[in-house]
Amino acid sequence: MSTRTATKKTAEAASNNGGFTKETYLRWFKDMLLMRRFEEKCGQLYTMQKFGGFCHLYIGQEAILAGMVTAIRKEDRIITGYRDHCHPLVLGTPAKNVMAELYGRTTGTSKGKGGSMHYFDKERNLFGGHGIVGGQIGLGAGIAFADKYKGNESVTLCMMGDGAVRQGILHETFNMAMTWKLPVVFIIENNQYAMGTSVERTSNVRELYTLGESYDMPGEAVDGMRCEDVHQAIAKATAHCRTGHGPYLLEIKTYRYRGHSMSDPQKYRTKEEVEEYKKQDPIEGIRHTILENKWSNEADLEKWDEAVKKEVEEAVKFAEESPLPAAEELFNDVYRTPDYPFIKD
Ligand SMILES: Cc1ncc(C[n+]2csc(CCOP(=O)(O)OP(=O)(O)O)c2C)c(N)n1
Ligand SMILES: [Mg+2]
Repeated sequence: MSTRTATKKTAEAASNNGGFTKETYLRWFKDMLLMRRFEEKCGQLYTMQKFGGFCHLYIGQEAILAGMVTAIRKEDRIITGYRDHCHPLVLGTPAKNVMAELYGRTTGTSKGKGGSMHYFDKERNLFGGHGIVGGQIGLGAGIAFADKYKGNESVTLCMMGDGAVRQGILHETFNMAMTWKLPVVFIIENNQYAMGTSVERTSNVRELYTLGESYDMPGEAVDGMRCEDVHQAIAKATAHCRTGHGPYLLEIKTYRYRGHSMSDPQKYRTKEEVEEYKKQDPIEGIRHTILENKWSNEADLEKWDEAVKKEVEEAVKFAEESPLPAAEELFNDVYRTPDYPFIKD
């Protein structure tokens, strides 16, 4: 039997904020502000041709990561696609090293060899940053398999876009992950578009959380503009995995304010549609709750904003002053075994 359930905002959650503390709200606010300001700066720098390659911004989707990190444990693992600048930030990787990676500098998180689409941070259990749409789905299940095999208590959060779910690997992975009851939460960040293609144009199945039903995988839809809802859904899904019940599927409904990447004329949607979503902005929502409960005041929140902007400016300075890698660095850290594939036995 499938345990499909739809998203519900309970009356209780609406009336008392779901029992979340002042500290949690302030953390959500700070985390989202850092993501937003960091990426606004990325957009400017990219336009100024300060760094090259691709650049996919997460602006509008921040409540997903903010709500997720307050619900998971340090030992849990995260893997995602190429819209990945904010994942290291919210996991605590210093902004200066995240920025240096964009600039391709030695002080970047992957010594400048990963760039915008390939953020990794081993210490913080971030397993990328993957440019192949859907490539991370099988890898995420593989990480969860390793944890189950070793008897670890970690859960893998395997994040993907609404476009990625149309890749065949999703179905093979769902089947195996359910058969082996792997501790993995599959998270679809449904921002409604895959480049310029809307969910409606790619399938009759528009409620993406129902895609797990053929495999008896429990799933639900979540309001991705609300940190509270994301936190609660992730807490429930990870608890399900950690107690040996196997995978869980979350479709988190969200929206990206910017284009798919920096070179997107956005002919597939109207300005009015974007403006409508901005009215639900998660940062504004959390700011409102903080002020309403008198947990802080306008002046202090403004000071935080200034401090975050300063942190981002310092990150840019650090990146620009950091050296580019030497040519000899090119083949280092490519394979686990340094001389692969030239191993002699
Ligand atoms: C296998 C593969 N096919 C096509 C592409 C080109 N491509 C890059 S992003 C993208 C859209 C993916 O959209 P979605 O999964 O919804 O993620 P979003 O960009 O919305 O976060 C496509 C088709 C690719 N990178 N990899
Ligand atoms: Mg998408």
